[in-house]
Amino acid sequence: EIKGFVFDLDGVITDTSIFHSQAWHQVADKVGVKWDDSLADALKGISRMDSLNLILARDHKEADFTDAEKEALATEKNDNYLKLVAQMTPANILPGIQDFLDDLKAKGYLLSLASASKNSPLVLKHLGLSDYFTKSVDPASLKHGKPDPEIFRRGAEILDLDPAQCIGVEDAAAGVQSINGAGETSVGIGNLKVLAAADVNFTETSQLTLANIEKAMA
Ligand code: B16
Ligand code: MG
Repeated sequence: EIKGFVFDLDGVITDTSIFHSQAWHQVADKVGVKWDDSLADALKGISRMDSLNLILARDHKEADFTDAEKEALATEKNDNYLKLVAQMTPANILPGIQDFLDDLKAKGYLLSLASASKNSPLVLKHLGLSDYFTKSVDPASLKHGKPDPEIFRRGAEILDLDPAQCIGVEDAAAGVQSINGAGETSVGIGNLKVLAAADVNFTETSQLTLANIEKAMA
């Protein structure tokens, strides 16, 4: 029996990926790596430093920077990102999500957050959703990022639930892989081809309702 939901943040609750992309794009320009949409997509769900390494690897530039220089570039990206996050409001909550969260809360489901973002508490605050997610996995405490199952396994653990009692919600392929590996039921939001590994698929957040999930799982 399902008792809890473990949520990804970016791409599920709100679309910060456009802000992450903008912030990384500036860094890519600075280091001379050509930016394109496939690069932007590849960064979804990936941690800050892994993202930087992926960008540099695009042009075989990994070895051109010292660790200290990489730290500085990652900090620069985050400063760019924080300027964009500062403008976020509850209007940035994706369609249907507020109703879905209210319904889950009213029906007594437990909620936790499994976001790779160190900025997720700040983003939740801007969205007015801090009270919904009093339980969050601290990404800084993880040994492995998505697609490793660790983050979603911990998302169930902090709710005192077995993974089998949880549904994980994700928009990234790496995230769906993490949910499946943790032994939770996976709900993928977005491109059906990219998220083919998910147990249940929806193309839009507005389709995310308990009734639709129950129908898809039946
Ligand atoms: P930060 P999620 C992920 O969040 C983003 O999808 C990814 O693009 C970002 O690099 C990562 O968080 C780290 O974010 O730099 O804020 O710590 O999708 O796992 O909620
Ligand atoms: Mg995401």
